[in-house]
Amino acid sequence: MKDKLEALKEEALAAVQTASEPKQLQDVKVKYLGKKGPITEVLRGMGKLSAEERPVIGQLANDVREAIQSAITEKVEALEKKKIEERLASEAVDVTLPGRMVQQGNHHPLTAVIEEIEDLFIGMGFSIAEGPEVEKDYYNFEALNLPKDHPARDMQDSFYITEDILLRTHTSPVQARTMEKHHGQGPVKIICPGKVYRRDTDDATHSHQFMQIEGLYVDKNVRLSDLKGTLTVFAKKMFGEDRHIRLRPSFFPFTEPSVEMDISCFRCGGEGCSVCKGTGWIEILGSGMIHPNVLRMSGFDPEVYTGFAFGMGPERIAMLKYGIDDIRHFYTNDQRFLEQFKRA
Ligand code: 2U9
Repeated sequence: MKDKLEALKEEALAAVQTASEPKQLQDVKVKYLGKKGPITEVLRGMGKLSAEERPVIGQLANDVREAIQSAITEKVEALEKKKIEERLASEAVDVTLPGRMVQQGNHHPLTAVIEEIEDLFIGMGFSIAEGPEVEKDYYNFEALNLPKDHPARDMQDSFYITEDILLRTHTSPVQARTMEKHHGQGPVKIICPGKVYRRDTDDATHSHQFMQIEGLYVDKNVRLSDLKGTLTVFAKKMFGEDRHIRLRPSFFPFTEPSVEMDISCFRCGGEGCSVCKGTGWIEILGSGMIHPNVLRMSGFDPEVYTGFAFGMGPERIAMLKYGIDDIRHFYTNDQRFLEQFKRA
């Protein structure tokens, strides 16, 4: 009996040794320590033993059972530890690997120029006004002194949606709407940045969709000298303190008188170069005193109120400022172009 128990112990411990899965250990446990296992059988047959043999064999059987049980427990723990170690090794992060560069975005050059212009005018007391890009013919043309058969409508070939609705050709309708909301009470001092649309064939200097910034100041006693002072500050802040400006007579249906503003060339200082095409001057915007008809249509009494207005193309300003030769660069989003305008 003793030998049998010793042999069972050796056999069970060998099975525990060779087990490589928890399931195999469970099988060993059932086989040797289970209710129908050989050790239980020995314990059950104890009654047949002599009084001297019984405690000895009983003790031995318990010792064998405990030895097998603790070998199983130890092996389960060892297998679990091994499994964790293997997982840690396979999932290890190599902290010495070089990192991946994160692509950093930046402002689009046109956005940067628009924000710079906005900040300049905000600094002079203007607020920003916005309005719809899909506009009524009335606000886009009629309220701006461009009646239905006016020839100047041809200058702004338009995308019509219906007979009365179109994609705005300038941001002037925002100004007409804002003035209307003031019910004839000044002051109104706003700039209107936004997208505009014209039926144009795209080339280096034309785009069917582009940006505009227009501005307007309506109050009692607003004069051409206020326009000149305001736009001189703008030109100097935008293109350098030593810039001179000159106003040339022009025509716009919504302003009277109308003027175009040139700045002295920021490249050659007025001597004449390729930027100013040898003239020493660069045209940057159009402006004028708001036409009495326009004031009247937007609810202001032209006998009491006067105002100046101006309009500029930020693409043109950005092209001049950064030496960009093609307006299409702003809209084709070539990474090589955009990356040149990273802010410090
Ligand atoms: C109202 C009254 C007057 C806005 C003006 C211009 C002159 C002008 C062009 C410059 C280049 C547009 O970007 S561009 O194509 N604009 O020359 N715009 S005065 O005058 C207004 C606007 C609204 C109610």
